[in-house]
Amino acid sequence: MDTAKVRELDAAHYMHPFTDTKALGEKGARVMVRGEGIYLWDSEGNKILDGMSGLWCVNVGYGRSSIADAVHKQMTTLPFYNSFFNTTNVPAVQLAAKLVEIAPPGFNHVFYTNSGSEANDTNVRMVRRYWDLKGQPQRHVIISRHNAYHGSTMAGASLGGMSGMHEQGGLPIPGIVHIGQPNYLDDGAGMSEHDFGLKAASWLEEQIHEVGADKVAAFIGEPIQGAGGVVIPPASYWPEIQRICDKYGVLLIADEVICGFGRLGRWFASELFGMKPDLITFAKGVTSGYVPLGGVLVGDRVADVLIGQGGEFNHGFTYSGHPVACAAALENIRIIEEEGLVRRVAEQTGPYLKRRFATLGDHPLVGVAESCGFVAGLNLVRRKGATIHDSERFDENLAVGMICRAHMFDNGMIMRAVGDRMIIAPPLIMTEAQIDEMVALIRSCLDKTLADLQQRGWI
Ligand code: PXG
Repeated sequence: MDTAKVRELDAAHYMHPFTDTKALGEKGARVMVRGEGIYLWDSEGNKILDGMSGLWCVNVGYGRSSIADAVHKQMTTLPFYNSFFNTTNVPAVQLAAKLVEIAPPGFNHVFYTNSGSEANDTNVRMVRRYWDLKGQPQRHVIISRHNAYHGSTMAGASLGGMSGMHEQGGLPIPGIVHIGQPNYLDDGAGMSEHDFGLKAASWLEEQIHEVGADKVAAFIGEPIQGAGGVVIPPASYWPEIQRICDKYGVLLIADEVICGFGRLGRWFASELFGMKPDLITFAKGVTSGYVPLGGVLVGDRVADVLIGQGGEFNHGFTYSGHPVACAAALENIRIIEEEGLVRRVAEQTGPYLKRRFATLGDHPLVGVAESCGFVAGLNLVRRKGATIHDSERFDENLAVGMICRAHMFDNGMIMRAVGDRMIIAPPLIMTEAQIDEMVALIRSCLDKTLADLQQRGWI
């Protein structure tokens, strides 16, 4: 099928996620046709460096034929059977055991879903069921954060703190409230990072008092907010959140859909930030996106009650524990282990990316450039000050981030824009030479963006 035909049918029939489908139809979508390693090719033959790992998920890179082989073998052996009626399947069991092995201590159970959204819906049902069984049914409120992303189902979008999502469809659903995010770059002017981290954590305690400590079931957070713009919290934040959760007996849910599976140099980023979660949401990197799979790692505190005294938990999906998805995950995890990708990000390529990405901070458009493991973000500013808080930002209506994103894309680099923050989450297989290539490409696209903005008279 030629590109024009694909675009025509796309515009006619395909309603894209998070997209103004009419506007896209008029412009024509870019058609991706192939991936290999850290690169993608579109239907017009353009080679593109994928700085976003698909959508924060292709951790082992594209073109892994061993995952295809594992999927093929499972499909020709047992393509599907459910886990509902006293039955199980081998890949689902093997994967559960493997996930428990790589999880932090105190996690011995896995509940499977098909996506991160469904996993967070599962969390809502699990924590409420937990408190019912504990004889505290009034303890149903879940606290989350503004600008968090926890999915697009009714509960996922409600847990998330995206105002644009809440506006459409009457969200959040009852029993979910939000506090501020630990965004030092945007909100920490005049404070040290340390003090700001403690202040942002104190909003949780305030909210617990407002709701009533006896009504709060859980707090949910991404260790680093991804879709919100790679919001890296001050080091003081998570330990203080943990202390507050412990003080009030509030369950902690770590949404590791982006941060898990090596992205921050640990199997799970909770370990990096001093979090001791009771539940861990996973998806994306568990299969490197080759096949959809998500789930919840259930810590012993919750599992002991749900399994120990709960009887039947009336929740599950047709494809919970899908054998093909679990086979893909097993092979994906085997690759991560064989190639030492978690350690490599922690000790070698992560620190290298940090050094190289930080060099972009000297670009006239860049207020700050920072990274953690294999996520990174830089802020575009109109005029640089001594610190990001003294820098002059662009009027947000100018949508400078989107202009920059277009220059990136047109020049073979995928970098996401969240407002005027440009972010990446590259495949974990990236070598030091490829990091150099990527940073050079980003710099040249920043130059093009600068020239463009000057020409528009915006600088
Ligand atoms: N939790 C987190 C932390 C996520 O990043 C989900 C849950 C939901 O997962 P599913 O598999 O249901 O999509 C996500 C997904 C973006 C973007 O614009 C990010 C996600 C999804 C769509 C867009 O960065 N993350």
